[in-house]
This record gives sequence, C-alpha cells and structure tokens, in this order.
Amino acid sequence: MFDSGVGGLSVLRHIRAQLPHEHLLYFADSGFAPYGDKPESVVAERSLAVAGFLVANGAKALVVACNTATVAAIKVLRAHYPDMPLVGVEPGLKPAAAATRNGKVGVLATKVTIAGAKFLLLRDQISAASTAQFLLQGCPGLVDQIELGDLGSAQIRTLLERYVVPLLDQGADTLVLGCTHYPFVLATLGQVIAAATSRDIVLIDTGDAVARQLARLLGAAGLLNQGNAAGAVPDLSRAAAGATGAESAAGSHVAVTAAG
Ligand code: DGN
Repeated sequence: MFDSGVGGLSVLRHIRAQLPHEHLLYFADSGFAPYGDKPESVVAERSLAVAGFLVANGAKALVVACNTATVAAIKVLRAHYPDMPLVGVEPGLKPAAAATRNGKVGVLATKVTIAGAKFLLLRDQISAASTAQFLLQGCPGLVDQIELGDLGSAQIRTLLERYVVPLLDQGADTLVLGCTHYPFVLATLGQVIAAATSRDIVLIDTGDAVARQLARLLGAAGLLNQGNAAGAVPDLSRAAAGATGAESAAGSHVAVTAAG
C-alpha cells in the first residue's frame, strides 16, 4: 500500500479489520508529498517507483491508497503489473448519488483528482445515471496540514471552513471525502459543519469498499492468507461500525457512510 504520506492509513485500518491475517507493507511517501499539487505525469512516475519498491519487498498485491495517485497512475500500474491484484481508490460518487436527498453532493479532493480525466469521466457517468449534481472543491494545503499531525489545529479548521462552508451554502446535503487523508479530520469537519448548518449532512468515505475489493481480488487469485480464508468473509459490520464510531465524536447530525 502507498500514499504520499499518512493518508492511506485511513484505508489500511479497514484492510486490517477485514483481512487481519495479511501482512501489510505501507509506504508513506512523505518525502514526495503532496502528490495533489504535482503534474499527473510526475505522480505516475513516482507511483511506478514506489510500486517497484513494494513488489521488490515481496508484495503480492498493490493498493494505491491515494485518490490522486489512482487518477494519475492506475492505468500505468495495471499495464506494468498485469497479473497482480491491484486496487485503487476513487471518490465515492456512486454511493453519494444514492445517499443525497436533494441531489446536491459536494466533493472534497485534491486538485489533481478533480481535474483528472478518470475522475471527470466517473462524474459524467454518475451524473448521467442519476439526478445528482456534483459540486467539486479542491482543497490545497489541507493534506500538508494533516501531515503535520495536529488534527484539531486552527489551520485545519480554517481550511475546512474555507472549503466546506461554500458547499453547504450551495445546499449540499452529502459530502464525499475524495482524499484518503480527510477521514483523519472527521472530528474537526463535524464541528465546522455543525457551526455552519443544522441540516443533516452525510459524509462518504471509501476505505471500507477498498478493503472489500482487495479481499475479493485476493480470494479470486487464491492469494488470501490461510487465516483469512476460513469463514473468510470479512466482518463488514465491524468495519462499518468503526467508520460510524469515528464519526460520532464529530456531531450526531453527521453520518458517515461507507461506500460500496
Ligand atoms: N491522500 C491522497 C489522496 O487520496 O488523494 C492525497 C495526497 C496528496 O498528496 N495530496
């Protein structure tokens, strides 16, 4: 697994919960962070290098635990490792379209993610198949602040206010966490939302769905570790409860939905 820093750990916790017998090798590419402000080609080249390191260290599957690197590099990684189970992360637009009650969905992500052809195609497909309207919001600076580790800092609150309040003002009732770093600031996000609106806001995170997809691919390839294989269906209720639990600190009117 890799990300441009600690963000992908929000995905790792779902994988650990669902596949407790797998050995996880996580590469936090802090030295190259953030990916989100770099050209796609640079992120693709870097992703190939990091994947090469993980494979050289025995990885049997790869999880690109980063929306930005998925947009920029998943195609090139699939071409490079055609026989390896490979899972990317993308913003949960489909579950958001299903969750919204008024059709207005805010999407928080890095600039690279929301400008990427892959993401825009997904947005167009889901828009065509639903009545949802997606309001895209790049969040420059947010990943850098999360990487600093003070998750309740005034800087993080200020950035969240800057990016989230306009979406709420435009009526969004559902927000997609389109970057794997963002689940770490759920508590502050909940406070910002509570200060801005009394409406119920649904938050969509994809970590749980990524873990399920990895379990499926490992199972199909016969690569699940023995301990996971027996009765091996991942305990989804536990993973979902984890997501909701993280949320409850953030305010009772905000519900986190695991994308599926
Ligand atoms: N965690 C990454 C993502 O999901 O897009 C963002 C990392 C970054 O470098 N901005």
